[in-house]
Amino acid sequence: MSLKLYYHPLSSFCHKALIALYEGGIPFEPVSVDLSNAKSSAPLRALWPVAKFPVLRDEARSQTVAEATVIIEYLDSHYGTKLIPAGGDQTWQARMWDRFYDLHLHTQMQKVVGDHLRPAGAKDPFGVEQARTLMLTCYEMIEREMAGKTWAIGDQFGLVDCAAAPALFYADYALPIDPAYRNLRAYRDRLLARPAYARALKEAEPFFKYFPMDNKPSLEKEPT
Ligand SMILES: N[C@@H](CCC(=O)N[C@@H](CS)C(=O)NCC(=O)O)C(=O)O
Repeated sequence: MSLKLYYHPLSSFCHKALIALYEGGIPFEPVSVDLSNAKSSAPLRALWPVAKFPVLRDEARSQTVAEATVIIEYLDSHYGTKLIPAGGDQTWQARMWDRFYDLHLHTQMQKVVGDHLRPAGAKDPFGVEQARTLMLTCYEMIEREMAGKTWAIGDQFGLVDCAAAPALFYADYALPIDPAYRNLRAYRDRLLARPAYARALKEAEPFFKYFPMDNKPSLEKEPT
């Protein structure tokens, strides 16, 4: 098979790339990587030594593609997905909101969750508080931004929705989203019900027990 995705089923940034692959119905070989195991992670480290996933390897085109956003751009360019608006203001708007979700929500959510993996004495309560404050600002922005909208940019599901889905899925466990954020909660529900993401979440479900917070993700708690 031409495409191999180096990933882990629980990883939020990997979900972003998986959604794009599933949206496009693109055949690929999933290569699950355990970063804590040298043997399991050696092929990923050989391709992309910083060893952050997802990483897509395209044997047919001899290309290694890292970074979830770039993987989605690559799939649009070479595998026929249509997730990035082509032309006009929607192109930069998609780019801007994709950065918003990755940098200001997703990365802050990871900071909150990741602190639970730090050993006692090496925790960062100040950094976690800053992350939670920024997440709350994001919730307020998304609540305003999604008023009257189904998907983030225009009428079509696209790049920004791929970015928003895992960020908002896990964010609700890291910093519960108040039901008063009705537009935000409804958008999150739509993202979770999207078949491409519902499939990735179902595949992640057996690994939810490894989520490092007491408040474990559960599809049973989620609307179907
Ligand atoms: N900017 C990267 C972030 C990727 C990333 O942070 N992936 C996490 C998993 S969700 C990872 O590889 N973590 C392993 C580590 O930090 O050691 C992207 O958008 O793909």
